[in-house]
Amino acid sequence: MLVQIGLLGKANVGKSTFFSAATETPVQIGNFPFTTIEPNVGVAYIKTDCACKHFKIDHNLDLCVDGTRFVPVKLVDVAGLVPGAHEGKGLGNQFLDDARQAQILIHVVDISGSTDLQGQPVPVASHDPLEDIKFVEEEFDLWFKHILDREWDKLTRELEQKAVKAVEAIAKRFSGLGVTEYDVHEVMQKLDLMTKKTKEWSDSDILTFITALRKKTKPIIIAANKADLCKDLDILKKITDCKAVPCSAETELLLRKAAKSGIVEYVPGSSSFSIKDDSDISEQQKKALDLVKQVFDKIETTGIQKTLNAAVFDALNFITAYPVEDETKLSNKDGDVLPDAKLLPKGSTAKDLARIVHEDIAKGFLHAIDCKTKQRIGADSQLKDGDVVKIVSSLSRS
Ligand SMILES: Nc1nc2c(ncn2[C@@H]2O[C@H](COP(=O)(O)OP(=O)(O)OP(=O)(O)O)[C@@H](O)[C@H]2O)c(=O)[nH]1
Ligand SMILES: [Mg+2]
Repeated sequence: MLVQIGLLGKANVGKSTFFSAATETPVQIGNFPFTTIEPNVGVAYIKTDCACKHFKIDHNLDLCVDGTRFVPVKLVDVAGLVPGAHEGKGLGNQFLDDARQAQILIHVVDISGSTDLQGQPVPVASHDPLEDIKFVEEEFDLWFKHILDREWDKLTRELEQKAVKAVEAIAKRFSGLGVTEYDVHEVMQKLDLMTKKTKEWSDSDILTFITALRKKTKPIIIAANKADLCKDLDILKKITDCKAVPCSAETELLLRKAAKSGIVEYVPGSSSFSIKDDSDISEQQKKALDLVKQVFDKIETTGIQKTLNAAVFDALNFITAYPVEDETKLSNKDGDVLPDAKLLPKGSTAKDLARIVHEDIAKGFLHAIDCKTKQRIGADSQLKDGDVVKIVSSLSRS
């Protein structure tokens, strides 16, 4: 299963442009609200150093370009959000339902302030993007709260009549969102709610609990999009609650298209591109590429790759590990060298990696081999970023 990233935000901010650029999938893009109604689902890539660098080996793999490894993640682009969505305004809760499975959310914000709260175009800098950040987070929290509110009386009765624990009863209500008992326990403990009976929780207890639970289980990072239109980026200094990356999704889309049609050479995430043959391009294309250079001067990279990487490595705190079947050749059975890179939470063990490879391999787990040190490691041994691991199991994948 791939790590799932959801794109969230008000209408007309560039979510689909971000999606299309990152996944190289053509989708509907338009300068009006609610261009997207049905969610778009595709594969994007996180960029990291490949383990081949450590071993100083060459391997022929599409996902490794000169030692830079591209690791697939699932990206979901959904309908825009308007204030009051949790009560059914705009397209209502549809977006939120589509974001259920996401482990992390990228909030795409029009940092240039050229769209109002409803997503209608307005002059640059005439709308305050900080308002969007506030309302989108509030909508998200209210949606979480709504899930609990509608079950609260039932939950309180259940706790009085049966021998269930509050942690268990609450986690059950959020299981569809990937929230675990461990998450609920941690948040309740932090807020000193473990000993307070749920029927005594005040409205503010519930809201504080919900906000903390949402932050823990659906972290958000900000793609400060349309940065190409901004006079300066001082506004980014005012975003202190979470990480914000200046972006120009439109520039990334243009570059990906130009690279695909052979006009330029461009590796996603880099701060430059090169034109393959100057004589081959039209005046119009030259002008467009000059504008791209101006964007690079302003924000260094288009920000798309940086945002995806920050989501996985900074906000989720994931690492990369490479399972192999042959610890000498570092290959699978077919001889492909370092064929697979897996993303998993920091602190994951050799057995966790086995579980990601296949449930049966984990069931029959005997030991593992750290291919960098050639040492035998146990099931509970914590992996480090870039580890290459052979798992020895009494069972093979069925
Ligand atoms: N200047 C500039 N315009 C952009 C950028 N990204 C997207 N746009 C434009 O913003 C408009 C909206 O883009 P979409 O990708 O359709 O926005 P969306 O958030 O998916 O919109 P909905 O699906 O309606 O919610 C289009 O006209 C895009 O060309 C950017 O980085 N810079
Ligand atoms: Mg869209």
